[in-house]
Amino acid sequence: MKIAKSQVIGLIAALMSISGAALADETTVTAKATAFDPMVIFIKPGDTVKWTTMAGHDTASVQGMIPEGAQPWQSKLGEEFSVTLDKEGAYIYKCTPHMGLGMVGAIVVGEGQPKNLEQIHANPENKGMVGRAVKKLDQELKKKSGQK
Ligand SMILES: [Cu+2]
Repeated sequence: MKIAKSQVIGLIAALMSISGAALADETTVTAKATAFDPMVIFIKPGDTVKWTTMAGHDTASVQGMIPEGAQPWQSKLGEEFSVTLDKEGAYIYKCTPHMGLGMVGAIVVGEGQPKNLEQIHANPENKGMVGRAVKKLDQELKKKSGQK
């Protein structure tokens, strides 16, 4: 069987576009009792975060604790939710009904130290259960940089 060169090139182009799409990942965070699991996640720019088993929960970005220019989010209570994050940096989010019980999580987009980490530390909301999540974020960042 003879295959035209143009057909081969077309096939390669098709395969490359498939692998390109596969580069954007989806990471799932599960709401368990009154916690997000995992509490801290690391993703690439353009990846999607999906929250599941959200009965009785929501997810909302904490004001001033997401990178500059990033879009804040607020999901509907009890519903699964997805957000695609393009801006590099750290994002702190909470479950509105259970924030006081420590239901706060963090997302890091991109490699290295998040550019807005200082801003997060300096934020007046960096206390209580939000402060606990920020500490956990610091620990996970330290762990990650130690692995390299
Ligand atoms: Cu909750």
